[in-house]
Amino acid sequence: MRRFAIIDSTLREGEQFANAFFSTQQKIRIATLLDAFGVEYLELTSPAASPRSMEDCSTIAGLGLRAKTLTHTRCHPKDVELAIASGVDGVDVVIGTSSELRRFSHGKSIDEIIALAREVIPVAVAGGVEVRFSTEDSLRSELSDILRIYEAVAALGVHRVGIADTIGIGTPSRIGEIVAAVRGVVGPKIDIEFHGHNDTGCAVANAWAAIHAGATHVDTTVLGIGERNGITPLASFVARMYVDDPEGVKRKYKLPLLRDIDHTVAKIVGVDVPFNACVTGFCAFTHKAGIHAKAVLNDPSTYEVLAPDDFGLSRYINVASRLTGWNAIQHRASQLGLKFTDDQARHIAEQIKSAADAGHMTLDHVDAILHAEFRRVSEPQGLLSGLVEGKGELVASNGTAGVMTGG
Ligand code: HCA
Ligand code: CU
Repeated sequence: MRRFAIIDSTLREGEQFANAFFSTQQKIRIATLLDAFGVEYLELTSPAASPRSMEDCSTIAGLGLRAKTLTHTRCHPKDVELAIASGVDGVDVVIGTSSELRRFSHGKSIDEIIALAREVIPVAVAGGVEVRFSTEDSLRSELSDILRIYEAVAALGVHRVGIADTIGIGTPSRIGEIVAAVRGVVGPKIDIEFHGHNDTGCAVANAWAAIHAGATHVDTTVLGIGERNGITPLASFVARMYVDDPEGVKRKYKLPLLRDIDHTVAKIVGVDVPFNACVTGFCAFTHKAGIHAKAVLNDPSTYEVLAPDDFGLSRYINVASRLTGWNAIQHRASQLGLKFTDDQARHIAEQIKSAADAGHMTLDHVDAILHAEFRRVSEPQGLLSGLVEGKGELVASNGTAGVMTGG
């Protein structure tokens, strides 16, 4: 697996999410959970933002977490001094480099940006903290401009340079080209970070492409929360990297904590975990169509690229629908301890399909049909003794009619 580290920015970029107003206690809770999960870095809101932000930086930096703490700062000596005073392990310096931001934000030329970096970076280096320098709106900046900046800051002793897709305009191939070009000017020793917004839904793919092109660090937030519709979501990025190397990712991170992390932050910011969230969406491991269910029951790898067990989760076979099939029904029957021949199961599946066509079905309806059919087929022969104790019965925690299967 390629070497990579996660910089989780839920407590910085995530604080820029429309619904986020974290209290100190909530920040501590989020930081502690992310640390237990194993993210390598936590990025915190700049101490220059407000007095409480300054206190919170010191509090989190003082928790003694394994994750390193970083704070975001403008390219300004005073901001960097405040950051160092807060006790964090590193500063993430950023300045806009696209013509849009240069014209409408700070009004500086590329030469002026480099001159400012020469003033600011030595302050951070002298403070003994890890230093990153990033170019906001990198994707709309002239590549030659940002390469000139990266070359200059590399010579000033930064540990990491950042590429920021601030408006979510990047594509994986373009990100790959930029990362490779940046690697060309900063050499092999300096780390490269990618920060990608999700305006066009490419944030995870772009982060993955950045790593594959030689970036070493990816910014994420829990659920992807951030400005507008946010950045690369932590769980999605981890899922993507897991596919490259399940064992490596399992060693690096406590995957079963993802569910708690997503639900905790969702609750704090007053949203639901999106139904289509990778790993933690309520139906991420629910199989419904009969064709899928049959194959998954034979071998889960047929329709699963993520093994739910590795994430401390279970798969569900949704049997209460017109799309179900007799294999899934047979499986449900066996969980209830009811035995049917394949022909009987086919007949029951037809019954369930008609009932589902006629109206909303639930797992309870399915079970009632199975029990009634079992009585019908067994009673004449006096086979009720064939009924064994039910096991494994479960309605998905999300309330969908489903059946949990082992591993
Ligand atoms: C911001 C902009 C930023 C910075 C990213 C970075 C972006 O909100 O301050 O520091 O690399 O998207 O450009 O989040
Ligand atoms: Cu951002």
